Amino acid sequence: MLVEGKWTQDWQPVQATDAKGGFVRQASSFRNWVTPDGRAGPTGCAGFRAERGRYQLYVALICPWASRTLMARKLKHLDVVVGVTIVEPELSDQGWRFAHGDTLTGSTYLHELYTRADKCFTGRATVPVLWDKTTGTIVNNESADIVRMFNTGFGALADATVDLYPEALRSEIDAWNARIYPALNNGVYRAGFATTQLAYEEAFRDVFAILAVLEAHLEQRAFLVGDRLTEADIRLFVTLVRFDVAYHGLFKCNLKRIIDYPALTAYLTRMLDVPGIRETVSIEHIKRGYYSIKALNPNGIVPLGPKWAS
Ligand SMILES: N[C@@H](CCC(=O)N[C@@H](CS)C(=O)NCC(=O)O)C(=O)O
Repeated sequence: MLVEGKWTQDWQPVQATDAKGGFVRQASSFRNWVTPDGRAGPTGCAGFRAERGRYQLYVALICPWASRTLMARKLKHLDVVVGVTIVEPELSDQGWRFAHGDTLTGSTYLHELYTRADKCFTGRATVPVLWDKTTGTIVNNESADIVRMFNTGFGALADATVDLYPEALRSEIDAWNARIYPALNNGVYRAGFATTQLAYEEAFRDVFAILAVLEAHLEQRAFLVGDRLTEADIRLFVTLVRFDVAYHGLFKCNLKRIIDYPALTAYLTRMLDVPGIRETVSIEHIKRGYYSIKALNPNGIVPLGPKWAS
């Protein structure tokens, strides 16, 4: 991580833990918003007007949070408006790395973007990052914000016929988000990075309890909320698509696989068939990336299965 703008070599993806050995995710630190006229958004400063070609999204294809933003960008048809840079899947000893350097900023590692934005930055250099080429700074590094920004912040530059957070469905979407994030999206990480048996078992139970709820819910419906794809589906999908490939083995979430749940499997296939979504998923990056986490897999051996992903 960076400490007052300097890279510290003790980099480990195993993050802070609480008193019970539970995994604690770092809060995001750049929270500005792109808006149609450049006015300030719900948090942060003004000055980030929606413009074609002005912003670049930095992602890792292994990362579920970054993948949310990639999905929103595709679904809102922002591909020609916001460029994308993909980091290498394996974690280097200086965090995320660009395979051939980043031509836009002249960086080798993602952490250099953080120090360009704030030369005294302290914290982890996480993806996603929404970068402003005009001012050479980070607009925002919180995927939940970036998904909302792509939904409404780009005004007429985005596809207005797609609404990932419709007014009428907001409370239902918020309610699912509030359940799915701790129990599932972050639940698998809490299981995988737990440092005590108790913390692991708590997380494990949360994961399979919410999967049972979701299986029952999706038996009768195509999408989580209403009759269309919303932000809640994006958040669920990114974890489901990684589950059998990475979380079942590496994160010890091995009570069942997604393929053992008929409704969740049908849902996953339905989501993958939505135009634009499949191209945001790289099973190869997911496998190589997760299994390169040395703290969990010291020899870096990448499993060959499951059958559908080999
Ligand atoms: N709050 C962030 C979390 C992002 C996050 O945790 N990204 C991970 C990859 S999945 C990361 O970049 N980790 C690098 C590190 O912790 O040093 C978001 O949702 O945007």
